[in-house]
Amino acid sequence: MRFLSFAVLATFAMVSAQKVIPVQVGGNPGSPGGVTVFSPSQISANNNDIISFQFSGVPGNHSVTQSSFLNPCEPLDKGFDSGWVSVPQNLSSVPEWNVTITNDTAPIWFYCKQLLSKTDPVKPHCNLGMVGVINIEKGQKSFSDFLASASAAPTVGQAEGAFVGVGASATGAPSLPSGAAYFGGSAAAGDSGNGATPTSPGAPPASSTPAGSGFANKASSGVVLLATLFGIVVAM
Ligand SMILES: *[C@@H]1O[C@H](CO)[C@@H](O)[C@H](O)[C@H]1NC(C)=O
Ligand SMILES: *[C@@H]1O[C@H](CO)[C@@H](O)[C@H](O)[C@H]1NC(C)=O
Ligand SMILES: *[C@@H]1O[C@H](CO)[C@@H](O)[C@H](O)[C@H]1NC(C)=O
Ligand SMILES: *[C@@H]1O[C@H](CO)[C@@H](O)[C@H](O)[C@H]1NC(C)=O
Ligand SMILES: [Cu+2]
Repeated sequence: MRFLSFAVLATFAMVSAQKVIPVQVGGNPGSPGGVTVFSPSQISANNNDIISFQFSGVPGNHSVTQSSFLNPCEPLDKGFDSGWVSVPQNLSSVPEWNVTITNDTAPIWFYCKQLLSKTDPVKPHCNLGMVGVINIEKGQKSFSDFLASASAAPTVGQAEGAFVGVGASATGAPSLPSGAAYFGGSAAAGDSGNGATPTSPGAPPASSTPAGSGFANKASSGVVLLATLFGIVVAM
């Protein structure tokens, strides 16, 4: 009995340590920052935390694509990529893409790949400032420098990435309520998915295990093991 309570308590402690951090992808016309934003654009997260990207800017057609500080508007080699999610008005629920942090020791930069905009002249979203970063405090770079180099980027990379990225990974494509449309991304990429096999949302990554994920898994089993030992000692 006591053993059970300790195991259950420890499990709760473990689960509550995982944060779910919502980030809005795209603003609504007229909202502060306009349409071409991630909000918030700077996020702090620990291993195993979930960044829950909400494609709630309507109407919108955006992606969440990993890049780098040096090339803010180009896909990072082996980086994550949601694919484009097009969201009309009046959707019953919001498309959502969960990305789990697997390595929180370095900043994770990202942008939106969309080239189409309502600006005149038409400008890619990345040039309009649709960029973001996770754990910027783990590096020495400033967000304003990142933004400046994004707005000046001569090209905006369109290559398809995978759901598994560097330091953060999703297990599948964004959820798509009826009415939302999906363009590209790993699911449609075929040969360019960096070896990641798309799986349904919620399923564990199929083939490629993200580099950092072993840590979180080991840490979790460590807690359970400790709780088990502790429980046994108390039970005696
Ligand atoms: C969404 O963006 C993608 C990529 O630019 C494009 O192929 C697609 O036609 C767009 N969909 C809509 C509904 O605008
Ligand atoms: C959204 O719903 C409102 C009210 O039902 C309607 O007037 C409007 O035309 C709809 N917009 C779109 C884009 O379907
Ligand atoms: C994202 O993660 C949250 C928290 O675990 C969960 O409630 C939600 O259903 C997930 N969404 C998707 C699309 O998997
Ligand atoms: C995490 O990222 C850092 C910085 O990029 C890297 O040096 C380290 O090897 C990574 N750790 C794992 C477990 O992949
Ligand atoms: Cu965008």
